[in-house]
Amino acid sequence: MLGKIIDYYTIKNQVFIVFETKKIIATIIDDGICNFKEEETSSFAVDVNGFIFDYINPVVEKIDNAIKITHGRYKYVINDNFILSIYFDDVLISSDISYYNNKTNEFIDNSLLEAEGHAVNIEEEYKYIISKKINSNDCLYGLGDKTGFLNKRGYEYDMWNTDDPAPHVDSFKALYKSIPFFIVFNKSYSYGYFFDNTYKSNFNMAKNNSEVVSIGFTDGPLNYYFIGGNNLKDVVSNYTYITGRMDMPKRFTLGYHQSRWSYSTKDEVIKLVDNFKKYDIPLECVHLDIDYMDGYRVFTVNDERFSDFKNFTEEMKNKGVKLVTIIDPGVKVDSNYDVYNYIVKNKLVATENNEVYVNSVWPGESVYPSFIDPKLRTYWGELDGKMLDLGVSGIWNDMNEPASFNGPLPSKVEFSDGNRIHYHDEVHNIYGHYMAKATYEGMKKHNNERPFVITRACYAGTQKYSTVWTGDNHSIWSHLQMAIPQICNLGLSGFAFAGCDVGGFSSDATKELLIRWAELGAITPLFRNHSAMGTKRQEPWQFDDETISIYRKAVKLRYELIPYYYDLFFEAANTGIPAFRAVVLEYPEDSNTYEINDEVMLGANILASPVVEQGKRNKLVYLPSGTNWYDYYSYDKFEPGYHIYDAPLDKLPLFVKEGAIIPKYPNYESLDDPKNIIFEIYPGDGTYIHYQDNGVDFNYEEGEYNIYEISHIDGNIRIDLSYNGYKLYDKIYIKYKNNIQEYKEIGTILKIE
Ligand code: MIG
Repeated sequence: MLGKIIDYYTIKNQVFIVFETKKIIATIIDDGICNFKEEETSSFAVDVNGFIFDYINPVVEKIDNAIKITHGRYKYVINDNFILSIYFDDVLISSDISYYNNKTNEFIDNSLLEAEGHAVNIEEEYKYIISKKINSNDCLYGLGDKTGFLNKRGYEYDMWNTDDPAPHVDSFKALYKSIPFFIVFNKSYSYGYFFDNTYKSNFNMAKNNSEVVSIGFTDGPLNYYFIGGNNLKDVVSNYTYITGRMDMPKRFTLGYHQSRWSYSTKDEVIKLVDNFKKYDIPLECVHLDIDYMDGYRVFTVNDERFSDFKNFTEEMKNKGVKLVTIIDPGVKVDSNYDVYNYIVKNKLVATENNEVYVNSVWPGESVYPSFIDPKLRTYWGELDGKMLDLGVSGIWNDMNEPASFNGPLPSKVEFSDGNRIHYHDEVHNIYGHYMAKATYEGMKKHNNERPFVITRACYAGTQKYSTVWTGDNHSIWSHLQMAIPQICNLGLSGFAFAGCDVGGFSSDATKELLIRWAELGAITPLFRNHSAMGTKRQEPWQFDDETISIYRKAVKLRYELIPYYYDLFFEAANTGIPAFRAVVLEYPEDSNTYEINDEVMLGANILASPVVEQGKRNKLVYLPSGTNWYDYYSYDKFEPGYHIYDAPLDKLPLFVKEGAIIPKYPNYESLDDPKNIIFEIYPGDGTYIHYQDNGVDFNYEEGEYNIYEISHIDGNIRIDLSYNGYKLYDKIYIKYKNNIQEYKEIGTILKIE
């Protein structure tokens, strides 16, 4: 047992609560954000000592034997055995049922659980389990990339980064990512818990008991955050305040990406790019999978298949196409290979019983770099820099769960951080996080541009370094369906820049599946078609003319929306609120939105309702209450509620909120230097803020960007500008229904009809 509270004291915003056996520190970070941790804990993802402030002065009292901490609208009441209750405006919103330590026999107190008649279901393998009471109408969101639906209530998941190529079904407990953060939501409150513990853990989301969420940890100290907020968006924003937010993405990364395992020769890539030109489908980026390397040695290029690589990347850039190369963590055992020699000689690799640890991945026998060591990260980052010198525009990190061809690494594999050894069971879930960090920092240092990194495995906070994709899905309809809640939950868990393999990775795509997936891809933050070796090829021309023309339409729709998306990313970079939003994030008052799995909000102004079932040519659309909606294409007016909407194969149902103004690029503007913009006015008065920067570097952080403020009052359009050093558009157009007019002079009024 933690025992009774025997003392407490306060230093700045930290309250030290002394129990009989341990000290717990409660740090009030902001209104509704509080960290609870055992003394002397550190974190791999968050600077836990970074939130100590003089100016936050919670009121701390001892009442009976409980410590009561009050700050803002929140009260934290801590009882003996660290039983915690949290009040929002004096309403109890969260309370502990037990706090358990199985291994050391500390902290056991299930009496409350039993007293309330709840099942006690504690498995032996956990060092401790934290159980929190939830209410019968709470929804549970977040948890990163987990399978299934938006609301996680009633399911159980593990945090243990897992590369399992079998079709990801609802009963899967773990995928590639571990984001130990979930949100408890209902109409009257929202809050989240972030358990910053990297060991394998189990999240029982009220599966065994409908009113208890229990989280079991196999090891590690107690270190978690309560994250409140006045509404659901606040909670996401507060969570990303703790774990970090993405940079502005490079603008080109929002374009269309084509990938395949593998485009494995120069000629193949050239033909591919020519086909995109021939079929008039915009293409921004081609991804090179493992076969571009020399014997799968990372940071090498196969000389036969990709001779004169630097000229080749240049040639591609001249055609408007960037290349992204895959880099896996496994480094081939080969005494003639400099990367291997360097990291082994300098002891920058994983060991087991002090001997270099070897396992098999793509290159055959390989060693595992210790990404938690800053020296390794610097070296690795320099190698990434050399890829940039070769003209590569982005780095794709795969296999970093870490995966191996022989199942999971043994738990006692050793990873040094440069000072001391950490075992695999502690490091596993942050291996991908640190690989992405190494890649991001190396690239940024090399050219001071916004790095484009894509990672498969990650942990809470990796959004600072990398975009993510959801790994090896299949070309099956249920995976098209799952992509919506999966990317929504990633967004609610801090990952604003995410996507899935469009068309599906494994199994064979049909024409109809590819088309519907391209329509979804057109609105996911990362839009990349990718498929596995041995499956039906997924370039649109592998099917028929109709596929090509619908695919073209979907990709062009994407390009039209890029300026809108770019604005949404400016919001994500500043607030953490994702572009691709669960509908509930915008409409928390409307209970019909709480479990929407087949629609999504793109920012505040567009609702998308993709068709995700074979054979369907219409869609049951739900339009949230409180506003009227307009068909994106025809301006037809829709009242809130349910509608059956015609959705032939070539149509992605999109609805625009009344009063919205949507920035669009005219028919396929270059993303390197977009010259013109259209502001499309939908019915109803409204205002809109449009952001413009150079799309490449970090000058925006110093304020080098332009803001256009567009207002529409009763048919009168006015644009004001705050100009800050980035060159302006050549032409600005105002579009309303079928009329396009040029807007010539900032600050003047243009009439629409
Ligand atoms: O063992 O690099 O998820 O996107 O094409 C498979 C080959 C390794 C898994 C990735 C996938 C990639 C593939 N990789």
